[in-house]
Amino acid sequence: MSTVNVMAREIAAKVVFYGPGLSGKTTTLKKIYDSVKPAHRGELMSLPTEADRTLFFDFLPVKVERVGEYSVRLALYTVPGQVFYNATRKLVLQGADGVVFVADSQEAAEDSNRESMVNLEENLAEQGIRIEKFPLVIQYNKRDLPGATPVDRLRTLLNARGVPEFETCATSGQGVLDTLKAVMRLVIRDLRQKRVVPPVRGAEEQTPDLEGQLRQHLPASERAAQVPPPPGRGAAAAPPMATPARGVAALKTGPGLPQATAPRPPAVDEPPKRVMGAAAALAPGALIDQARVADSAFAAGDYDACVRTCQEAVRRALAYAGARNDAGSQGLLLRVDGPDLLRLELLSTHSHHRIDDAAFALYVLMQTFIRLTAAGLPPQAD
Ligand SMILES: Nc1nc2c(ncn2[C@@H]2O[C@H](COP(=O)(O)OP(=O)(O)OP(=O)(O)O)[C@@H](O)[C@H]2O)c(=O)[nH]1
Ligand SMILES: [Mg+2]
Repeated sequence: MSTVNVMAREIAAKVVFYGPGLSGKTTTLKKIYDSVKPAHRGELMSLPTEADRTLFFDFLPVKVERVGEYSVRLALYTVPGQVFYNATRKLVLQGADGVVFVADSQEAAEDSNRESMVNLEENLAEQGIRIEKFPLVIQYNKRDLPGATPVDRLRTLLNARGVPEFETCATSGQGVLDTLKAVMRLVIRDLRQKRVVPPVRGAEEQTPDLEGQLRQHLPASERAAQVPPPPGRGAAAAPPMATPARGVAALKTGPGLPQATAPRPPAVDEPPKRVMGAAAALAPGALIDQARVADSAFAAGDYDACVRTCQEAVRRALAYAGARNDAGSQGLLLRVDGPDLLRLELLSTHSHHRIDDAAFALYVLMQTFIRLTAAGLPPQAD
């Protein structure tokens, strides 16, 4: 579902974290959220059940300013790993440009790892994608647990194709940014091979300082509290991250940070930071307020209002593809998935929406925003 806006020199790509239940997908996304500078990411949207299992998806937008001549917006999603959520997994996987497979290193998870990899292969195949040709990276997670299955064994079980692999501990953050960078590189290389993104002039693509761009600096006291990386291949991975202090002021005043700009005025002068929900983070300016209403309704548990607002916002967003066209043509022009639009409209036929109805509505709204941005709509003046 990658989209490239050549004029704005911007690539938007979708990366999905896949894997068996409880392997650490949501924890990985949370850790990316904590590790990446606030300027480079939006808010994390998580849709868990009471038992903290992912019900629909988690979502985090991340932006990298310079990758060659382009900036890259990544829409990171997790799927629910529990076996019976396969319909949701298929939906979230739709249009993915790359996948991070999060394997659970515990011995007891051997079968579920393998089954989940087969399930990924099948679900990709349904979309006409051969896994061998697809940007895929494997995270061997929970390396910190005693008795973790040796990596050689996991490799034999899951990585016969020899895709890039990383040892991670999502709870400490070790290795998660390396995995993210690796999948991003594979996605961009794939887009260049497919000529979706023009090939670079000159021999090799310049590797940007992704680390410097993305990583959130932590105060020294927090750095000292980090767990040392385990020996082996993971030693080359990113150092583990402790949970950083939230907010721009805390970030900029951490000790030992380079002062690139003049000292900031005291926090009291700063306007209160409005929290960006998942839809608002992707919304064009003219639709941001409506997106916020949808985000807030979801957060407040008002799923009827969330569905209604998403339906209205999707209609308004589609109208940018020609107000005189009908919704079907608008969807086609923007390449928004037709069955998803139909299903969203059909939600009007019942009242008392459930959390997964609202999550689906938000998902379609977010996809529509991504497609709009790719088409360079609405025009700048809007
Ligand atoms: N020790 C250890 N525990 C981890 C690690 N990563 C995740 N966990 C724990 O594993 C449990 C499940 O993690 P989640 O991130 O919710 O798993 P998930 O893959 O999103 O699970 P589903 O949403 O059900 O598919 C939580 O208790 C996490 O704290 C890790 O690297 N090491
Ligand atoms: Mg989860």
